[in-house]
Amino acid sequence: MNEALFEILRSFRLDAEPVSCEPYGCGHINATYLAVTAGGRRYILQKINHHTFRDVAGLMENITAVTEFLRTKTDDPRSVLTLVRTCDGASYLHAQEAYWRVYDFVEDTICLQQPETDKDFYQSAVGFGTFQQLLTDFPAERLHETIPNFHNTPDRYRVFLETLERDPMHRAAQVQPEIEFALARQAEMAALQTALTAGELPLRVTHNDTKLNNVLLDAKTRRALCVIDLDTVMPGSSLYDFGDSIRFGAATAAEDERDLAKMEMSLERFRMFTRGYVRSCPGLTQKELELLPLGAKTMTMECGVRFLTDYLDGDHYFAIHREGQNLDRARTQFKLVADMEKKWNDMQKIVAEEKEN
Ligand code: ADP
Ligand code: GN1
Ligand code: MG
Repeated sequence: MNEALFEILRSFRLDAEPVSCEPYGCGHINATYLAVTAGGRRYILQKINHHTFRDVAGLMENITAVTEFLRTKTDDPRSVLTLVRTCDGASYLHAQEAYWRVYDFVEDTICLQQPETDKDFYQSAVGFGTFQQLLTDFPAERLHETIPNFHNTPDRYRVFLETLERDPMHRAAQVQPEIEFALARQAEMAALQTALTAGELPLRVTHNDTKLNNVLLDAKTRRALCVIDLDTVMPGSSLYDFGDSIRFGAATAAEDERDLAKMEMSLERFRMFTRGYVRSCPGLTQKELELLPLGAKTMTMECGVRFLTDYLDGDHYFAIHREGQNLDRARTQFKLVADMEKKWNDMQKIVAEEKEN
């Protein structure tokens, strides 16, 4: 396997011969490797999942355009991902029936799966909020929609209902409580999309996958340094980015935790993220601010519906490492939603307080 990966690596403009290449990180979609060369430099090699991302050329054009744009706004080379070109000067390689790209490894950084302190979570808000703010004047029409309807929650429900109807693995009967939980909230979960379509929410360039592990913190200062995982950068709503961050980073347990008693939405973390996001993205409209709690709830519910759909469908989309993992993931998301419902008044109060600061 390694020889095949070395062959791929040799097609890129690395500083020297690759000497090692090992699986790295814990994403659900792409395969990521850490490559080291004889010169001691480190690179990230990624095999792009082209079943998920059908238009790899368009996706790589997006990443090239966004990183070049961000580079004009900063003096710090570590704060923006740097693509390494192929020997032919292309941004990616099509070889061995797959698509590959290489980035410079951003050294001296920390990538957290869960915040260790509230300050870490505050910093991730600064990272994604700044990203949003810097892209305000990016020409959005230049971006390809890498996954159409990615955060269109009503469309995610449509696919869920279709899958439920087919029930290809005969799993629906065992998950009736989860199905009912999702269906009971279907109408409410359409509100963001309705507001966006009606023009009540501005269409922005958004990241769309703002998990904590998609922002690198500087190891020395522990401040937000570099936003990564740009595959899903597309036109969207700031509430997608805010909401997905809360879903993942304000959760008190891992996305696939089986002991649901451990899973809650921390109000303190919710406050920290709201503070960082509102401060670093001052252009948010009143309507956006007002809907921040609904953004958190909708993104969490949507992700739960996606996990449940994939479980019913036979786990084709999200990589699993054990039986039932996608069901466990759906359950944690629904537990989070239930907890947000309990804490709804506090969430609204926190937003009202933080937007004044
Ligand atoms: P996925 O879509 O599978 O989540 P990511 O692009 O987020 O893939 O990469 C997976 C992991 O690899 C990240 O969580 C991070 O730890 C690490 N990583 C990715 N790119 C870089 C980079 N340029 N420098 C350092 N670490 C990186
Ligand atoms: C996937 O690639 P990764 O692991 O960062 C998914 C997100 C989900 C997330 C759930 C392209 O993100 O939408 O929220 O898993 N990315 C794609 O952990 O579908
Ligand atoms: Mg990632």
